[in-house]
Amino acid sequence: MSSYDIISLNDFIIRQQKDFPYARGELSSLLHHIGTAAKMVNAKIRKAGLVEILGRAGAENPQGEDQQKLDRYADEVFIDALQASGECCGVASEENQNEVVFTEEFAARGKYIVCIDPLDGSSNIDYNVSVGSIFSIYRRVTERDAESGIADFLQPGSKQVAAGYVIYGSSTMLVYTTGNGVNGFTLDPTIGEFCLSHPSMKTPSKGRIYSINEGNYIKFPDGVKRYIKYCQENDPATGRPYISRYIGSLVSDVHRNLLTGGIFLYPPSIIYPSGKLRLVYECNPISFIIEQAGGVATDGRNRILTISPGSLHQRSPFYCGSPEMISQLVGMCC
Ligand code: P6P
Repeated sequence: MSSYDIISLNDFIIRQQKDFPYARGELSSLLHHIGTAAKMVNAKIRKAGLVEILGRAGAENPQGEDQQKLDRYADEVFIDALQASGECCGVASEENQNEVVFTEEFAARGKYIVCIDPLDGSSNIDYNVSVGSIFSIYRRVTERDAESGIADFLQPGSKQVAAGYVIYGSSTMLVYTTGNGVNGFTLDPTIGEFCLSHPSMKTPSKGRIYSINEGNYIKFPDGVKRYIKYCQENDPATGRPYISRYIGSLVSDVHRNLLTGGIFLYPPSIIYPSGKLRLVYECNPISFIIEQAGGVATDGRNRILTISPGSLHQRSPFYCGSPEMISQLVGMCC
């Protein structure tokens, strides 16, 4: 393998563009700018603890959650990068109550809108636990000579043209799909490039890991309690119980389970009667990726990607992962 035998994210995006006969490079440009924003956020996270970037920003996000300084930074970086691409006319973000509409001429006519969770799991940052960024890309449905409107952002997840996440972990990876499978790129800090490291990612049909915040056990629906007990009994196939792994950072838990096989569960609870995770910028992009990798994503009754959002910050019960494990859960509880 020659030292130059790498496929960078930008090389890959351009190669993939050739698979789309009508592509004129707009989506490629958008993905390129997202990659650049991810590198900037990564650089700041890797210095967190050394520069004044840890801790709370002294404000709350639309969910009433404490905004971390890095939440604010990541939100600004991704929004600025998306605007600079000229291909995006607006952004919905966990950190902003309403959609951000780009009014500058070069951006206002952008073909796409993007929904982001700029820094998911940020409450973990001060304790050096891995966090992530999540993005979801749609074609706008409003006229291109008008400003983007809420209808652009409340499309069902099945209308996504691309989705991905960045995991800032032991290494920094960008994993994305444009509907032609899932590919993972690891950031090589020595050259500042995301390099193809996980081509054509597929999740096993079954795994041994279940991921859920069992601290909420008492509040779970009875069927979910039954499934947890099922996981704790000996699996006939191995003679051993499943393995409980839960980081409390969606991207980290999902990424591990995608690679090893497993199931992630965030059920309704008394604290979150509709579940905690947000449909538009967490469940939909993760579901697109999971399905493209051969997995399943549901709210317990409906395929996540068929749900039409009623509002930007709408929450949903969320179960995703290996198909045989999801099937077992749904058979038990929903
Ligand atoms: P809990 C992080 O705050 C987050 O939105 C997801 O990244 C994560 O999966 C979930 O919340 C963890 O929630 O209630 O278990 O702390």
